[in-house]
Amino acid sequence: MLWLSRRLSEGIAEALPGKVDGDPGAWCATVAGSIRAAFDDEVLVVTGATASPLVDRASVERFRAEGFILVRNAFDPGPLAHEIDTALREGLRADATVNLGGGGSGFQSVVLMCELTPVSLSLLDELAPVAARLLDRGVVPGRAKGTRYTGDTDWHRDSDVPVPGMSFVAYLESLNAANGALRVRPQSHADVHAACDPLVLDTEPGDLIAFDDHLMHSSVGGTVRRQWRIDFGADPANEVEESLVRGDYARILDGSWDLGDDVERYPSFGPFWRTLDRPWTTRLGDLGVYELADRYHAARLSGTEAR
Ligand SMILES: O=C(O)CCC(=O)C(=O)O
Repeated sequence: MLWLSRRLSEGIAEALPGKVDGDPGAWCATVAGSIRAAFDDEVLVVTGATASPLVDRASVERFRAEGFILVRNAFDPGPLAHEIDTALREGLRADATVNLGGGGSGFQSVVLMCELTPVSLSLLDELAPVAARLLDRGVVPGRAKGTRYTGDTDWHRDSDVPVPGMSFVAYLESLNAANGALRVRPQSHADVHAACDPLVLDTEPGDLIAFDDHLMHSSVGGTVRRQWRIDFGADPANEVEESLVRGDYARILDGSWDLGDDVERYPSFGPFWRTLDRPWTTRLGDLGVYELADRYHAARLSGTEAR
């Protein structure tokens, strides 16, 4: 992925007269799919993906007001589906059972953030600046995961921690009200008692749902469905936030919670992740995430508790 400032895009416009009219959006369309205008007109993201804005200003405002947005046709689902299928086939131990989620559904998950999962990692890279724009904060990533869900998920929110956070989820099946599409209660991220009626988010493979971690959500009527997910939290800006964020990483890296995944093949924040030159690579180390991850892997491999 390559970042281009507006100034650079204008320079390219000069170098390619007739191809570019100075408007980044129009240029995106002209260069036939090699550029996607991202979240504002100061920055463009070169992705080799589709030529439409991923998140425009209106979507950012909607996300903040309603607690979610649905981005249609955001990425090519084929390679991600293949990567998730491989991980679910080869990244679960032979003794893995179906886990019971907090919302009541059954699930099996594999963490997708290593050298075996380039598609998941590149989506994470692409979505990090979008998350920062949606939250209006610098962000640090959680774990990218591929999950196979079965059954209904009761209403719940993913976080009660008073630090901004959000997730992107993508389902690899066509989902609607009858077969387990995600349901949300608009505005419940700001007020859990908000009286908004639930909304069903029908999705096709390639669509992305972005939702605030404090938003109430559920699903009904689903059979087997595959989900890719990445969480982003605010990069802590003070001691209180830092202690909450550290606590959140400790919660997700609790080695006593065995999901049946092969942590040697598909580690969390593992050796490959730490070699990547990303804005958050060092920051996660400073927040103690790699120490937690090492203890998590050691605990999982020895079958003992992390604490
Ligand atoms: O797909 C589902 O059933 C619900 C997923 C969910 O609750 C989540 O990703 O937080």
